[in-house]
Amino acid sequence: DRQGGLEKNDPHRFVEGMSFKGKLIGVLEVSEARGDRMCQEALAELKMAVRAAGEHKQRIVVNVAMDGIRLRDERSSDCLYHHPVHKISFIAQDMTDSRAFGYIFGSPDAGHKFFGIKTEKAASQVVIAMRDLFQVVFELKKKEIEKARS
Ligand code: I3P
Repeated sequence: DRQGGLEKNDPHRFVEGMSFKGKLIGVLEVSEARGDRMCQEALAELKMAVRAAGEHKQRIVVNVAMDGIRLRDERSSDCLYHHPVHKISFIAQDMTDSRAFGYIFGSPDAGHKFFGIKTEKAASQVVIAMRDLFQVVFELKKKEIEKARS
């Protein structure tokens, strides 16, 4: 499983990061850090709000990199949100829509927010990239701890 000649768990893959086109469905406060059902409900609620408002969703680029997830406005490239990896607690793919997913960002103190995203291509591509990134960050942390111990 190689991407751009790099092994999937090679940290270099995430130094510059990977970018995916999409649209921001919306942001919703949620009560828990984790939970697939809660995420499915949040996605449905956000999609309903978009429909009710009758407005176009904002076009964004999702950048998946070592220092976190950045959501940028597609046109201006302005960073709308920057979410460091260690504060992302859950990712869910939309069970009813192969082009949508969302994730939960936050902390017990600040609370948790769900970010719903519609992707240009299959949402699984972004979800897999994020899972790979989390694995890479986890492995690096583990190595740091082992190094500190020895
Ligand atoms: C559009 C259609 C697109 C959708 C777009 C809608 O409605 O549902 O699939 O883009 O959302 O406006 P219509 O067929 O009536 O033109 P996504 O699939 O990317 O959500 P948008 O207006 O929020 O971009």
